[in-house]
Amino acid sequence: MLITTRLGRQVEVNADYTVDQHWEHFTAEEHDRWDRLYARQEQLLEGRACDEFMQGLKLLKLSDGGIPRFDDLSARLGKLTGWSVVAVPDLVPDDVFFDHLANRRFPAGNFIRSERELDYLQEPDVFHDVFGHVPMLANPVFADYMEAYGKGGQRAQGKGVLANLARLYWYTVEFGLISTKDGMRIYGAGIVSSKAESIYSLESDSPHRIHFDLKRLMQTDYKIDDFQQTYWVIDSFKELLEATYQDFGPLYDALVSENMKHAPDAILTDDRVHHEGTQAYARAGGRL
Ligand code: HBI
Ligand code: FE
Repeated sequence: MLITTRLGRQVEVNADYTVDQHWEHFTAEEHDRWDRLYARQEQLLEGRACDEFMQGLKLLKLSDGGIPRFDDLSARLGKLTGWSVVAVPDLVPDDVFFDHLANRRFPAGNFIRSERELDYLQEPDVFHDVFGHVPMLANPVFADYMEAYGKGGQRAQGKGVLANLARLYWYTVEFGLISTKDGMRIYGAGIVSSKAESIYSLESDSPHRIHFDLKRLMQTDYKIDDFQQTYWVIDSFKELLEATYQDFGPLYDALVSENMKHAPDAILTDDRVHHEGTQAYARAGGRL
């Protein structure tokens, strides 16, 4: 079918919004761009990303050179956790996205950022989606968490709590931190695929770092186009998975009846605060 994507492009797609990757369409320049982004992040993430992420990079051989072929990548990933990677033009509708995740398919953008957008772009390109998201899918516990998120999304539809669920994804899958015996580490895809935020999220005094609390973070607004004002910290991926293994029914009811929304920089009395940020970066106007 012919669709207009959320970013306004006309593309012919399958019923589930997937397209053929057409790996052969990527130019030498585009493969080189992947290699440069890869080398830069790999170096930066040593001692910053969690062991599970670094392990995933190695297991999936994402460093073989050039933009990965999704069929090879899916074959490796499939053996580890049963996940596969499918190509999509860019953002897909929420219900389609949830259906892919619930069936252990990760939809990855089938284009790479331009040279001009090397350091920052808002849409999910193949570097963000594959380098950022796919290594964690090689971890069995995280792989189950992502499937649970997809299923939770399907149940959330029509209950008016989609915004709350999107915040869970944002603050964990995209921007999550994990406290380890070696110190604070990154696991969020939005962070690991960004040079500047890989440093900022761990080393800046500005943002809050607060312990993961499912309902609390589902009630907390976020910025989509700048560094986060709060990062949520887990102790283990088991903690994350167990939080989502409960029946979401009562939680969804409470979210609807409380109808509460906290600011991105709020600190509440019950929060377990790892670091209270100065918020200096946001107060100075952020990315201006
Ligand atoms: N589509 N390709 C793609 N990637 C995403 O991360 C994505 C999406 N569609 C919807 C979406 N994310 C979120 O709005 C949901 O988590 C709610
Ligand atoms: Fe993402």
